[in-house]
Amino acid sequence: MSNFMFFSASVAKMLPNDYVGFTFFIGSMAMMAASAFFFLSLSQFDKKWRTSVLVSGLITFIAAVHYFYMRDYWNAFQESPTFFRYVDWVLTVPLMCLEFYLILKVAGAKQNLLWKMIFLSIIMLVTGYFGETIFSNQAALWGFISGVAYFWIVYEIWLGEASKLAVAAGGDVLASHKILCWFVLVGWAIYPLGYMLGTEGWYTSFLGKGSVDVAYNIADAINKIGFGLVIYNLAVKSTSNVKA
Ligand SMILES: *C/C=C(C)/C=C/C=C(C)/C=C/C1=C(C)CCCC1(C)C
Repeated sequence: MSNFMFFSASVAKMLPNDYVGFTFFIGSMAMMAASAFFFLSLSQFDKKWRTSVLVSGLITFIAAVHYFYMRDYWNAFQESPTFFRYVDWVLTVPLMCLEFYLILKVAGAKQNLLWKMIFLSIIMLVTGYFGETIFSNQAALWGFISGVAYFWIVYEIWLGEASKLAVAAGGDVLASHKILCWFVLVGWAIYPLGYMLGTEGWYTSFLGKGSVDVAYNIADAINKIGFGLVIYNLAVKSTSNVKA
């Protein structure tokens, strides 16, 4: 009897210089850990803050599920999982808009503010998806339209209705709102940069080409987990009997 051994590799070997694969790996773990952290902390907060912290956990949990899939997809095909990337965003970015609304409710935020922000975020993402996929020969144009929606959101939270509500709320809500505003202005700006590294446009001549996925993975970790921690921190400060 011969001693043949049959290996059927169900897992692809990840090379040490595969930064995309590596950041997908770290990303899925970080999103999962963050979700456990937010979910398990829930019971210590006052009722009115639980929804906000629950949404933080849902954002990282939805991302975790997508990251597990995207990590495997990348390992199998060495190709960007663009479609599921955008499915993830279309679910999680509106939930981030919801976070703004939830913390501003104390100052009387109306639902139309929430719907306006969700609408703008969907426009931003759908046009970005067009530019990366079906209309990639006009990526700069679609990226520009997406950018307009993005800056509209930035305007809304920094100077528009949302900012006025934050000032009216004052205290810890105002402070947290300000930090979230910085996340949107600086943390979210990594996405258009990633987009420009991955598509052809006037910017390609000086930016060159790079890995879209590494940029998106780093941005997701910063923004989704960071956002959640700001909300968590606000809930800790606003709940009388919790020690941070
Ligand atoms: C958790 C996921 C988040 C916070 C995703 C945010 C995505 C963006 C802010 C994407 C913005 C884009 C532009 C402003 C222009 C180019 C196309 C996009 C969609 C990458």
